[in-house]
Amino acid sequence: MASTTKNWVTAVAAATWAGNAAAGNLNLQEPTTTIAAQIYSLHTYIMVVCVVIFVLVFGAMFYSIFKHRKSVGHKAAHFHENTTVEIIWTVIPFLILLGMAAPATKTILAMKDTSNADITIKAVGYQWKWGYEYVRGEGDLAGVSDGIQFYSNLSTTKDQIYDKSVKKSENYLLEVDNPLVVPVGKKVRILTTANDVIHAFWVPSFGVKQDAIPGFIRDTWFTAEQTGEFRGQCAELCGKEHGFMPIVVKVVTVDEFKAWAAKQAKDTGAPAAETAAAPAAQAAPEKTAAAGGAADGKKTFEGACAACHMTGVAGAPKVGEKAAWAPRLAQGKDALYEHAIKGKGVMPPKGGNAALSDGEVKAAVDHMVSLSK
Ligand code: HEC
Ligand SMILES: [Cu+2]
Repeated sequence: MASTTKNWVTAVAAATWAGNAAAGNLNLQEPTTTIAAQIYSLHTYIMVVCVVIFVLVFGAMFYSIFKHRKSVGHKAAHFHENTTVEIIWTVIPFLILLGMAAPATKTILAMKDTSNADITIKAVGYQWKWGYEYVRGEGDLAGVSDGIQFYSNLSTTKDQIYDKSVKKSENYLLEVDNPLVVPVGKKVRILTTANDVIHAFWVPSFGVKQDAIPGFIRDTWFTAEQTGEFRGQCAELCGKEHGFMPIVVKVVTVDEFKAWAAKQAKDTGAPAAETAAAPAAQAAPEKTAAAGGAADGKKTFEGACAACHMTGVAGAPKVGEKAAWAPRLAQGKDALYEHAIKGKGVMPPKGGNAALSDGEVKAAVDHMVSLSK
């Protein structure tokens, strides 16, 4: 049963996200955690209160205007200062506000309580992707995934985005190469921060939304109650590819999680729990790229350099244009690497993607050179 509900929920969520939901589906996404369910009912409750007030106030207003209009001979009453009325219109709104503040405060306090987490993950916003790092922390799962780190990039292909004739995938713009993997039924603390501008970590069906601010650490938490894939997005306008940095959380059983963590640690050479400590923070997700074989120059080029170098905007040498490249190639590869990494004239350092490693930029240069010789 749980799995049918889950499939149904995931299907509805995906459909809503893709924007093809049946007309009328205007509500919040179906909650899949207790806290999200609390937020959902709070939202409904406050909505009802507002609708009731709306109907009463406008009802009284329209009734008075209509019944006591001048054309049927009504005369306005003239009076000042009526203590009874003043007390009533102070006390009633006060009680209404109390009735809304009490449950809201309870939910907000629960949302902010990140203590006693079983696992802690740092989510770093980049223009335009997320980097995840499983950090050392207390809790049940301490040590299991410490030090694992990777980037999570949009996996929808560029032609689906720019070419109208290409069919869009089911989770168009809501799919990534490396999802965030977490165990079911465990409290996950997320620490958010950002590398460049403000981003926001948002997974609606978990009731989680937290700004990721450069230079600050903010935290939030969730306990996934069912396995499956849950989707969210960056929720802070962060630049031209703001819509292209989705979040996918893959919830698996605790055993699957342990197996995944062990495999990741092996594949990426993530330091074991004892030695993770400080260097992990700086070594950052680059490691994954390096460990996944040679950096993929074509991919980096398409993601970070093609915007200028495919079209040749603002004097950027166009790839494939031999005349533009010949004098540059004559400088030698090291000069090209250096200019690509440090910038030159209008060419921004690393094409404006500070998150790229030197190796990735060099691989992109190699790719450009191989096309332009
Ligand atoms: C914002 C546009 C822009 C982006 C993005 C961009 N470039 Fe450039 N690039 C330029 C411009 C403009 C020049 C010409 C600079 C000059 O000669 O003064 C240039 C020049 C270069 C050169 C030649 C340098 C030389 O010594 O003559 C290389 C190599 C290069 N870019 C690599 C890259 C790589 C790799 C990326 C992606 C990581 C990238 N560029 C992204 C605009 C861009
Ligand atoms: Cu963002």
